[in-house]
Amino acid sequence: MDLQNFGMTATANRLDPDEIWNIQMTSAAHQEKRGEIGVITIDSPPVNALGINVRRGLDSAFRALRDDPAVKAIVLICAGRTFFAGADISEFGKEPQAPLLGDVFALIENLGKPVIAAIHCTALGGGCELALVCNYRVAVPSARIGLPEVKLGLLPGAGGTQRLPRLIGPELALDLILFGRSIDAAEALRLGVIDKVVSEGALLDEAIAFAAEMVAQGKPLTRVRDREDQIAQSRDHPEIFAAARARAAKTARGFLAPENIIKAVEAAVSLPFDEGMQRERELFVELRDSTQSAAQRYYFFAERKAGKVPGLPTAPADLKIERVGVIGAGTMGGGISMNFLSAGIPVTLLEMSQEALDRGIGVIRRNYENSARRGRISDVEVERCMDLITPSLDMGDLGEVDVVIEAVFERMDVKQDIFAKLDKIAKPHAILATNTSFLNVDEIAAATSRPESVLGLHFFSPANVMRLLEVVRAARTSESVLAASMALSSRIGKVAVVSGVCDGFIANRIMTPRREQAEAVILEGTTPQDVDKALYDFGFTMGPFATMDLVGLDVIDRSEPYRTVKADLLKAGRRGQKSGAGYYDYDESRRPSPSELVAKIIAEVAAERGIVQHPPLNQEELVCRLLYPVVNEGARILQEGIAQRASDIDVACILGYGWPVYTGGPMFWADSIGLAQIVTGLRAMAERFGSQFEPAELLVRKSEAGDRLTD
Ligand code: 3H9
Repeated sequence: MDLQNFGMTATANRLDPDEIWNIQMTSAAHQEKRGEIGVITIDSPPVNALGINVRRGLDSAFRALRDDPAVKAIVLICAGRTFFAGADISEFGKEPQAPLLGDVFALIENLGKPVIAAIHCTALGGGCELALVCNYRVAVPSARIGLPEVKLGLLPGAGGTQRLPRLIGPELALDLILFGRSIDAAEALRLGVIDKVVSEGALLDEAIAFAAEMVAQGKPLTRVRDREDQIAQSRDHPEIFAAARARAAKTARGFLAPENIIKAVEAAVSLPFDEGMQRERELFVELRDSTQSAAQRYYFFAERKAGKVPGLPTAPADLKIERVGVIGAGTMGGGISMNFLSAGIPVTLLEMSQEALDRGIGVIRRNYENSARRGRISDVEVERCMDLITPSLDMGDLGEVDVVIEAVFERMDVKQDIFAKLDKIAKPHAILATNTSFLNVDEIAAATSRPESVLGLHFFSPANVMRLLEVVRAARTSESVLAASMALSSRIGKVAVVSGVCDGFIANRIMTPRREQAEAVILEGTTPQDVDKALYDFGFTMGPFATMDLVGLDVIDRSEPYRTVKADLLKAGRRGQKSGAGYYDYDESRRPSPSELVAKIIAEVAAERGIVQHPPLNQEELVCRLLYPVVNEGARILQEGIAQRASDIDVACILGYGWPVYTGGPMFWADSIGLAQIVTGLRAMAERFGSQFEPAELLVRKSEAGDRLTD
């Protein structure tokens, strides 16, 4: 039990052993008496989730202390890194086991003795709801409290939607629950969510003192469920809920949970407590049993699994990373540098000319200053980050760094030249990384005498914002270099996905068929706007044509041996939004509208290439045509061993391409609709359009066996 954090060990050492009365020890709950105050400590690593063991522990500990007449009040505290992180997410979808959370909460709320929740680190989801059934809450300044269930496609289903509005009013409660926003102890105190902020490192002692004070003052047993003041003021104010719906429609398009959350909070305002709880339960169960929530829960674990490489040793000490070198101060190199600067890691930034260097550093400074203007960081932090940059025009300076990341333009000869030079300059144990998005990392490594030190670190643009990092393990990359790179990626807050070497690695490779099919169907008679709408309705932020217009047609470096719509658009000066026209026409506010000229170009290209015209495809047909080949490519990536697991592919697509998380990513989505349907669809396309649609062997095998791609 790690109790040091909140001063338990020291206090326990001062106690007379007779005073510490262990009524019972379960695997998760420990209880003792400190004079008149009972203390229940839950210790269930890693995050004290409210799984069956914890529920049993709580149930028996509370019953025992309730029945002990010498105990006048009870402090509930957690050992380890955090207060309860919520219900055990892995239990959803399984047969529920008694005691249920609701039973335990009812026991605590009706105990007849004051119960004080003592919060450190985070009280999230069911953990926050448990704190709300206690009579009082105290927390250390660093604690955070929130109801993030919406991120799992759920709503707080253990009274959170009924009790939080009673404490802080429905408007604020909606703000927290709809967006899964957590608040710190100071804000929680100001809003009335907690009763006292106690000293860091002395949580237990001060919680016990608080409990003793409540007993001494003979305070009545207040229960959040009995509070009426906050919700009474909000009755007959339907505009609160209309505003929440409008906000949710804008920020959470396609997600089911927000509407159920709003309905549950409406119930808190309009119904008596017990009926509100009943309504919350119905709305919770509806979400819990939805495919969306199953997908989002799957994604929660997928993201955490991605960083794990079975059998990989921990990073060795001689690969300690204290300084990073970045070659290239362009958009990519600058964004990459910011990740390290923000994490407090010094960066040597190398360019070929003073002008390029100054420009790159200027952009980094502007980005930080913009963040400061928006209140995300302080002016002091801006300067702290900027002070960590060492600008350089001399490659020899990279001899001082522990990792070099090359971010120059995509040409094999240029990259090989750089790596050959690095080989001579870099420290013996330095990691040599390339940010290439499609070149062969083995060939780059071959330019050095130490291919074991070389790997790909593929950042996504904007590199300081996008959370995905593909860690490309080349044929000879050593395990220790891979381990150190994975550790580094979590230090800078990235979600690392390991990829083998192939054209486009995981994310770009798997999404290529979507673009190819989009380009194909517009030549067969479906409009770009229909394609974009189908994918927008599926849940992508933008369709492929709107995306190309945003990125700029001229920066998409691809030439084909035949006449293409894109090449014709470029010839006509239509480079995308920045030139006022691309696949769409744009007005001054960059609002798109369909273009007659584009329709004419498409018709000409189709005629010249002899492409047969068909009636426009509908939404469902477009989803099959554009996304089944993506699933197929994912299956190939998996069968070739490029990805470690199907869920890594989903993480790469969700974080790298904005694939809607509520479908779980292409692999989980394929499992949800059934692999047999995907295989049938692909075979039909193969018959019509050619063998590139033939289903991958893995897909056929899993489909025939009735298996899934994901675990
Ligand atoms: C809920 O409460 C529903 C109720 O309203 C109603 C019920 C009727 N369950 O994130 P980390 C695992 S829904 C099971 O890497 P950190 C996690 O998978 C819940 N497992 O640590 C990982 O396992 P592994 C609402 C969980 O320090 C390990 O713990 N609550 C849970 O970066 C460490 O996790 C939430 O949504 C869980 N609830 O962050 C909060 N939570 O080691 C979810 C974590 O095998 N949790 N694990 O990879 C979090 O946001 C973060 O874990 C937390 C710690 C901030 C707590």
